[in-house]
Amino acid sequence: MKFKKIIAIVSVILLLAFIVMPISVSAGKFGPDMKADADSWDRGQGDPQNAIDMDESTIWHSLWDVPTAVAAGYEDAVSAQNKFPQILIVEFDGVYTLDCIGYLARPAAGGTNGIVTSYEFWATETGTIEDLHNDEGWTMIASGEWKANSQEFKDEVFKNVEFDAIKAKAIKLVVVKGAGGWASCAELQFGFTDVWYLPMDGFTPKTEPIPKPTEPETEPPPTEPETAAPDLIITEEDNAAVPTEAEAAEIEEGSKLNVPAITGIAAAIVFVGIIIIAGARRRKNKGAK
Ligand SMILES: [Ca+2]
Repeated sequence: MKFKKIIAIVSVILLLAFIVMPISVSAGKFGPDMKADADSWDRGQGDPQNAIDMDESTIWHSLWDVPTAVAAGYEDAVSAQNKFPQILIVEFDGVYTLDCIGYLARPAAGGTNGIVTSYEFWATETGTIEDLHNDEGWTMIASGEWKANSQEFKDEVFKNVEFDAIKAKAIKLVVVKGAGGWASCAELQFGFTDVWYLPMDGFTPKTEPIPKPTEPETEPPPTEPETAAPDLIITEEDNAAVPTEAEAAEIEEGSKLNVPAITGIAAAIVFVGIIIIAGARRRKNKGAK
């Protein structure tokens, strides 16, 4: 019973450890690690993380499905639903230099709602993803207007904003206006100049990206040198103990002869035993008569 209890406790501990184990994102797969947030996002398919997942088919979208958001505990859903500006914020895993940002609109097949038509980009070296509504330490690095889903910027083509190189730990996209009264973004790309990254197709940065460093070739572990067999030194005593070829042949011949000899002796003993037992029985039978 005690053993069963221990097994049960250990099982529960292992299960809990598995459940709370943080899910790690593959580091450096496309460049620096990033995380994103927004002051409003739709609970269905509008997660802010979709704007930095290197997938042009997934989007960040400002909140529009209020009942679902309220059910999910979003108390300010109604007021957040249809307001401007909408803010998307991205934090890097360090401070990097960049001179360009690319904005990819949602795929045309999904409609034009939220495609950004008026924007500002802000940067900070000291701020974090927590600064959605805090501008202290932040500087506006660019602003302008785009056409919504024009033929010039169709689907897979990033709209670029270029500026003099700045250092940044985090970036804000402030959507001043978006199509239909919403905000959306399929992907943001950052033109880093001091760290390698792999740009998505359709993003042409101002500065050629630093190529991904090649993995250093791992040399195979050194093999153990083969230990040479020690020279065989034969002393006179050893020499005497080693039989000559003739002696060896004689020993081998002898060992062959021994087998039938032993067999013969054993057979003789059995035969004599049978004779003795038979004689004893015969005498016993005569006495009985
Ligand atoms: Ca995406």
